Amino acid sequence: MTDYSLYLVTGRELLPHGQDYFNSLEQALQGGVTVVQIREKNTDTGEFLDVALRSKAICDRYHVPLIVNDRVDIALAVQAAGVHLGQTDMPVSIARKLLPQGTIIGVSCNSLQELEQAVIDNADYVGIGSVWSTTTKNLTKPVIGVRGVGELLQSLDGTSIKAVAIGGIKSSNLLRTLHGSVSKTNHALDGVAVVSELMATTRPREVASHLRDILSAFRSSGSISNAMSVRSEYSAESVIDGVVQIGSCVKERNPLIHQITNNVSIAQSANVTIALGASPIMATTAQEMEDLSRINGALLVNIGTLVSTAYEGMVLAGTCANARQRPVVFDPVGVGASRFRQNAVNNLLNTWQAGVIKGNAGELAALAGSNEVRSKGVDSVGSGFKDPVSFVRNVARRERCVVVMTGKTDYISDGHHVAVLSNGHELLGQITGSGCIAGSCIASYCAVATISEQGEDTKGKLALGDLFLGAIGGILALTISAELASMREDVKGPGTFFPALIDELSTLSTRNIRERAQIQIV
Ligand code: 3NM
Ligand code: MG
Repeated sequence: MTDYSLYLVTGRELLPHGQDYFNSLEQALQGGVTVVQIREKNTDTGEFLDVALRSKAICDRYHVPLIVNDRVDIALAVQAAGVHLGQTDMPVSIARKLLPQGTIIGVSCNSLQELEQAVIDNADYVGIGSVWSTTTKNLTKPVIGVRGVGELLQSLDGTSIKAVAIGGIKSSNLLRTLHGSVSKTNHALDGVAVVSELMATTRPREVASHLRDILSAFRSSGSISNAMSVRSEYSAESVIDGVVQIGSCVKERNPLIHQITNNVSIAQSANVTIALGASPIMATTAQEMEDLSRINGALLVNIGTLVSTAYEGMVLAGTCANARQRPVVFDPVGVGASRFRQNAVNNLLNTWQAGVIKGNAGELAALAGSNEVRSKGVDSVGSGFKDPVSFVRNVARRERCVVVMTGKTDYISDGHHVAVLSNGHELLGQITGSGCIAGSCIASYCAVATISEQGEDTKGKLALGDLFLGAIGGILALTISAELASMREDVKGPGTFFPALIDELSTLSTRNIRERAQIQIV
């Protein structure tokens, strides 16, 4: 069985000045590359043959299969393990006839149609790309994005055809590439193909081994952002126990919550975070994201008043948070309101992996491309989804994360379970930024729901990566505090409600949560 997990495609033209190709290849193999494709786009046959022969000898020493790009004759001449064919190369059926039985045949695919043809041709594997933009190849077809790769993978269900993603894959986006490239049916990638990051370096061994580490971390952790592999059984009771535990943990540990949010609700969000016992930092500048990710408990990204400088920060902050396995809570405020927001949301979700996505019905409909619910500005209009439970579950599956749909009733799903919460008060709808502060509450709870990852003491015994509980906890803290605030005599309307809400959030007790939580798990 061929191991496609870390697939090196060569590109001698990318080598740094003075770097020897054969040395680079050997180092990449030492670092853990599992399959090699030699790709020579502008080389005469004689030289190609020579490079292929010497590459084959090196790969043989590491027991790694060698695949030849385009050239069936070269593959035959060097007894390569396989050939890789583009859409304009020799058809698979003819290459099959020419090559010895058992030769691997891979095909480049960019669309559903090309993939379906590869299935008909019974290719051994497909290279799906380009996932990200790249300058290594002159792209003539659209960039697919990780979510696009996920959709294509579904047509490989029931076949034994393997799939690798290619195009712009680097250690910085590998985790998102792996998490995001999964179909609704849970069909995942068998590997990733990398050219420039492994070729345009003087340290291919280190780069390969870093890529390997990310691949293993993804496999072994089921990681924080991978909601689909988290704990399998929940009941209303166990969820409330978990939420109460997380709530006390927030107060004990005082996690730092980095929030890139909008300038309407920034002060409310910071105050709410403090009231829960966490520490807000509202930094937006790209240059400080790496540093902040080192000390961060969780990241909240809210696009409420998106400006381009903050956008850069969002891209970087999420990437750093993924690399450090800190949860990212994403609030795509008003995503349906403009094309600009829609593009920004798509780009962000194709760049890093969110752990939780939170929105109202209109926002989630826009995000999922459903026209069942519409939005006006940042608010949704109409009566909501006919089947909100299935809707949130499907969005959670598609986005590979926990999804929170807020409204009179809140729906929260990890892709399997759906929690239906009916706490809250109408005064929450009469102040600005109630959705945004819900994001702050979720991020505060999620920060400790994943903290055992960092090797800190696990006194709370919280499940690693339990962002489902974190999201439920954040919503319950806010909605129950809202109920308590509304019952106070000094609260006369929305103006007096907000300070009372802060008071109630800061004194919210375990008993309040246990007595008032109205939760159903379906
Ligand atoms: N094929 P890098 S993209 C060789 O989309 C190749 O089929 C692609 O290089 C496709 O890892 C690509 O440097 C180049 O971005 C990938
Ligand atoms: Mg080709």
